[in-house]
Amino acid sequence: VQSMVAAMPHNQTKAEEHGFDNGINPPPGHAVEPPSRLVGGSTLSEENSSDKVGTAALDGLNATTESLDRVRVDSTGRALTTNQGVAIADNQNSLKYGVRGPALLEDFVLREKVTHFDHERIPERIVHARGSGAHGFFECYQPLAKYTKAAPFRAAGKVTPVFVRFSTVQGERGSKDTARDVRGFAVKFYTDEGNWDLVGNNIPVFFIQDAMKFPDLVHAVKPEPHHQMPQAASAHDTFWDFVSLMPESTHMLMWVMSDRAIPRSFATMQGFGVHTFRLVNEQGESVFCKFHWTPVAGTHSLVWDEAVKISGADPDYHRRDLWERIESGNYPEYELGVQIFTEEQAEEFSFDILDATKLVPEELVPVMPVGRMVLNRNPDNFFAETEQVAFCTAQVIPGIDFSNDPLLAGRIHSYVDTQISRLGGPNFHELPINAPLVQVHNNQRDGMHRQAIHRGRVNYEPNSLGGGCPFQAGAAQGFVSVPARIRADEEQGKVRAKPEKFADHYTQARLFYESQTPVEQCHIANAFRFELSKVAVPAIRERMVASLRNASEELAQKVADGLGMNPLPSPLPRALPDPVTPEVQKSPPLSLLARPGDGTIKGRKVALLVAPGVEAAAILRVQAMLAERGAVGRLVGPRIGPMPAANGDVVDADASLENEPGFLFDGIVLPDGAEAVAALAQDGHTAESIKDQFRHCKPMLVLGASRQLLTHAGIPLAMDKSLVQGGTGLIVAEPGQEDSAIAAFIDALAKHRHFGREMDPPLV
Ligand code: HDD
Repeated sequence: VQSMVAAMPHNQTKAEEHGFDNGINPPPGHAVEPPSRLVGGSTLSEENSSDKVGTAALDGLNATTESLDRVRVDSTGRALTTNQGVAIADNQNSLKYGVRGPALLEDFVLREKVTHFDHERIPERIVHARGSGAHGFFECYQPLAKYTKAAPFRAAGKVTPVFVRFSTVQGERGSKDTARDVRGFAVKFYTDEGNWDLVGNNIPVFFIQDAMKFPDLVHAVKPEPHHQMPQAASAHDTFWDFVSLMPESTHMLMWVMSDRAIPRSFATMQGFGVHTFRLVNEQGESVFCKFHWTPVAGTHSLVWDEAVKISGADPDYHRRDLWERIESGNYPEYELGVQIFTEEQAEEFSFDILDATKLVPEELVPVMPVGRMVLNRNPDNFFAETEQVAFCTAQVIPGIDFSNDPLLAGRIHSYVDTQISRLGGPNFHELPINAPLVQVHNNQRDGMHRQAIHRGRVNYEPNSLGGGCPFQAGAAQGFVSVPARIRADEEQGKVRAKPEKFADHYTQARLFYESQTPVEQCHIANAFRFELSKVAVPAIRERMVASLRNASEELAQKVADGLGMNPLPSPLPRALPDPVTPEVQKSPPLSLLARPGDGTIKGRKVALLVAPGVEAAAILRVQAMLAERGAVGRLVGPRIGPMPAANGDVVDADASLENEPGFLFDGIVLPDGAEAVAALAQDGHTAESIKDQFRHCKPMLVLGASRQLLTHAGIPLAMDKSLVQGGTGLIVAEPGQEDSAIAAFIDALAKHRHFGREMDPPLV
């Protein structure tokens, strides 16, 4: 054998470059464990997941784990093979005639590898291309039998596995997470009676009332067709041209210009089914229903300047946050609530419940909590799960039904249709992530990529050769549409028209604006100012302000001031001349600040600045106290790596101000130690980080000598004093009072933002 090896061309096996005993590569089967920077992240989620470091999946609560087991691949201790399972001897060299000779066509190993690679991409989603997914479960609080027979709501404590995908709408698959945009909130319930997809958004209303306008809306908001700009942004002419000509968009625009469109985390935003659905009970009785997801962590958002900066430093900000929350055991959790109302009630409302640009105020119909959803497992493979998951609004189960919302009707068609081209054929339901946990039996056959092997010769119904199987389930078990009466006024017949109340475009836009706190109102005005200032054609800006005048004179004036528009244009003519008298004038739950959450700091990230000569004890104490509460404190230095502390110990910075700028953190701690403070003062990144924290109204803890860093960053001390006293989250520790200062900082972190400090334009 030895002589044969010697006779081979020099690098036949590339042992020198790829050898396992050269001290660089680990031997086969020995993975390098990634270091865990996450609190609580120490155990492997699943045995075969080499780069997941989070807590283990929970038995019984991750039913999708088992169903996906059959397709999971674990290459630990295995040799490379072709797709036909033939072991590959050499994965470095193509087959050639002599080492310097031509490559040979017969090289099936090379050709298979490159051919597969050539086809690795699939078309991205037409909208919602950028997204992140997670597995989890839904748990029912109480049986909801009075209203619905839907499987997930049958019994208290009943658990249904789910897969969730959050997304932005406008940007492409690789675009930034922190765009100003609507967020998709799509939930696939793998129920014991088939899959139910609740494909919602983080905003309860929509831009348009009829699916007929969806392609126009999407064309208008997407990058403009001639130059393909802008990416992941709505601040451009075609979008504002369209929406300013579609007054029905006004309500949605209020939401999209609010901080809802720049969430801090997927774990801190609400979700909504948007349309009116129906719940149906065993007796076939039905009620109308609106679905609401409310995050246990509260609703928290970014501020615009911060979102813009984050998009440069970490375009994966939300994806990373979701991944890290799950890996560290701070599972995102949401309560599902339903608003239930009857057809008779709906008829009395001042708005039409079939109009997706309207919401049902909670004062009119309260939200009843029915269960909770916990996201506790990251996908094993992004493509196989998050990219290939196919949500379809048509996928409902017995107990859930549609209303006649014309936007929903279009969606029931569109999603199945789009998957056929995106996923390459009609069998996308067989992809592991899409397959229901229950068995599928029908006479649909063949098509691209068919996986099921149907046995026997019967592929039709009725049949006697197969004993009549698969047979119709009948009304008792099967899905039966609600035999809803359509009050289609006989004399109307087939029409292309809208119900009358659809013509009221402004009442709820006003309701939303009036229900916001002054800070939120200011952010809405600023967002309109920003977006419209990017619009090049003055007539479009004017038309939009003219439309806003119908919703709120105050807002229109603020926006006009911001655009240097004087005088105001006349209000746009209204489709419905007589204003509607709404049931409620103000709905406090529409404010983000109305849902501060559970008051914890779980999942938050704090920068603990360090430099050589740092007084380590207090910093490490803050880090430990944060960890106890489920937050992550990262040691951030001018450079990464170990450095001497003032007491002779060594502290190890695992991030630098260069690779993790301050605005990526929810809070910042400035250390004590004269030498360290002097070093930090020498680095311009420090002052930038402090300014950003100040400007973005996030908590700061200032220990000992680092007080001077504030002055250095241009935060006047006189101001800082008033701000400290004003409880605005800027905490300067007095000597000997460090413990109470740390406690105050943690408290400030739980409050998230301290808008008392906000100024427009920013002073710092
Ligand atoms: Fe849609 C994707 C949400 C109106 C057509 N939509 C998509 C996704 C979400 C929504 C969350 C991403 C799902 C995922 O993560 O894979 N869409 C909404 C909401 C709407 C809405 C809440 C209004 C209430 N959509 C809407 C209309 C149409 C579509 C009116 C067409 C008539 N939506 C699509 C689509 C997409 C989609 C083209 C693109 C990729 C996909 O479906 O799977 O079919």
